[in-house]
Amino acid sequence: MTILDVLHFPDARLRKQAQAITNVDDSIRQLAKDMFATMHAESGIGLAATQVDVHKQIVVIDISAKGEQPLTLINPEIVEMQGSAKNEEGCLSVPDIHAEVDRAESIRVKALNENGEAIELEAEGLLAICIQHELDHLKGKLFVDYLSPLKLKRLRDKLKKQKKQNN
Ligand code: GNR
Ligand code: NI
Repeated sequence: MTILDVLHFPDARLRKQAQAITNVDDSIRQLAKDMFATMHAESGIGLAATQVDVHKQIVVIDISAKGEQPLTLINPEIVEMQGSAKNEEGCLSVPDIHAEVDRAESIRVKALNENGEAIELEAEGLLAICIQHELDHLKGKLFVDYLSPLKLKRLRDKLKKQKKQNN
């Protein structure tokens, strides 16, 4: 098991589009294992391959954050969305920043699981939010892209400040 490095905003590699996975083989299952280990090491509830500089369509999720509800989604697609709700989000690629984002309240998702089997699931609440957040990563999108220009400026100022302190 390997803990992978997580890319941080504004790294340009976070903007790459992930490619569909054509063959769910042992190397993909190993990647999923390493992604779960990385996510748990960083106390996250989800992780997209994009964040560990692998540009393939795979995300891992565990909203229990304790390994109780592991979910691997390969080539995921949202096929239905309903309602909308504002929620506070954070991201392992944008440390210490939280902001409210509007998302669909409930979704239907099609994907492959770690055995390459087609699955379909319905999600609401935190799971629905997390899935939408992870699928955005695969498209090179970050939650900070939804911020107002003023909030984005505040974020950039905060990052500049952090950078100064670290130098
Ligand atoms: O750990 C995470 N928590 C979280 C909280 C609210 C909305 C989305 C998330 S996902 C985030 C982990 C992460 O960055 N996944 O890409
Ligand atoms: Ni994220």
